[in-house]
Amino acid sequence: MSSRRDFLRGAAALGAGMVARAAAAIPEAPVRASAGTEPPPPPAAGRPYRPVVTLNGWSLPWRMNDGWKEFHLVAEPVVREFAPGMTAHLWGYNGQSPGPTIEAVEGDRVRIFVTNRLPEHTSVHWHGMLLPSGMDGVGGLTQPHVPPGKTFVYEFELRRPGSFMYHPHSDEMVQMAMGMMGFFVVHPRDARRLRADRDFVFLAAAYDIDPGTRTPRVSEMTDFNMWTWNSRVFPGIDPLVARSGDRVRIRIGNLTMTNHPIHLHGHAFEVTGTDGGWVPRGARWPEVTVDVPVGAMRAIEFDAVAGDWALHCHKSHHAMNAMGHGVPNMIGVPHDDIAGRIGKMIPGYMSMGASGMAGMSEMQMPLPDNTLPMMSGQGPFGALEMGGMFSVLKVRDDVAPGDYSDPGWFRHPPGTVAREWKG
Ligand SMILES: [Cu+2]
Repeated sequence: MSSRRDFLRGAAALGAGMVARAAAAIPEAPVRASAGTEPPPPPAAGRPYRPVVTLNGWSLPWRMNDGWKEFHLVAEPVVREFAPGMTAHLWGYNGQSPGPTIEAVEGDRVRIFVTNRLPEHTSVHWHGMLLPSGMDGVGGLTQPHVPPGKTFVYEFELRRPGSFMYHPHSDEMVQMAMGMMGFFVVHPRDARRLRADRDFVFLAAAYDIDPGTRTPRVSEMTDFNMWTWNSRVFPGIDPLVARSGDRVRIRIGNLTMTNHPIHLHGHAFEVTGTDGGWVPRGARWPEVTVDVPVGAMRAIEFDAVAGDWALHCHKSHHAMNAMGHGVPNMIGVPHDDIAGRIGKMIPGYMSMGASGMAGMSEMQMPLPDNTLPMMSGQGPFGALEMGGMFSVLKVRDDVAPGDYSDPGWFRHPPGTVAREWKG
């Protein structure tokens, strides 16, 4: 969890007197570059709601102006740390990729200013939103593209609660591959409906960044090497913290080029929502893995059970960081003797894999600049051997409401941990 000082500075600048004087001008565009999860700020004005928690991200402040909820997004180049040891040069909004989460309430009229500080034109499409055609953000089709240096304004009424996304519909292949995307949550007008004690959101994005470089290769179609949640990879993804018995909702959006079967350990959850809306209670179905298709969102809900529970994409290559492809499978092939001989010809040659690759996570191999080990992370019982789309749901009995700070590792009740059998 990072400090809220930046947010408070932004809030102070939007004090009541300022708003009155600046009513006709564009609202300030807050910027946040820290990689920590911001604790959700309470709704400052307008209708009340239970805010969501954006993993390793934050929600965009707004101001009320004559009945309109006004937001300001700035499309711009950003620097995003994927995990300590690797930063990427991306495009995003307000200092970060993904951009800040927009939160508002069913029935709100929103006015969203979009300033383009990119070197090329852009637009913003409000994915899943029911709105006038001319507000849909498809450059060339429903509006002119937004040229560099210009600000456009979108105005629409939020007609239904749900989980939506925003992303460019201009030079889309490049701009989405560069990290331009964000979440848009519309809370129900009746705050008692669709209630969850904890409500997490994240977007899946994939990047192809060669080791030693920092900018994604935007023409890649299939062979991505960084599988991210909110442009972070394990061990850089914050845990999802909850209290035992909490009703927990996780909203997962997918703006990569492939599907992600997201698997949660220790719980059977219900799929309660898509970007098309909320699933009626009697039509919800139980799962332990939910497949999130390309360009879609799924919301899942469950009652939290104490423990440390893995949450990850079940495509095992997606729970890894950059790896070399085309590595021959040497399992069962003793080759230590050959390795010695090859080593004489090729200095630095390393032989591995005769009994699997688990040794890799403990081995401190020299890495090129600005990349991450294929599998990493330390747990209470040793190496976790994970990367990419992996995090931990940490459920404890003694978490205070609104506390999202990392509680450390789970203390298992005596006799409840798998152990060596000694007869
Ligand atoms: Cu995946």
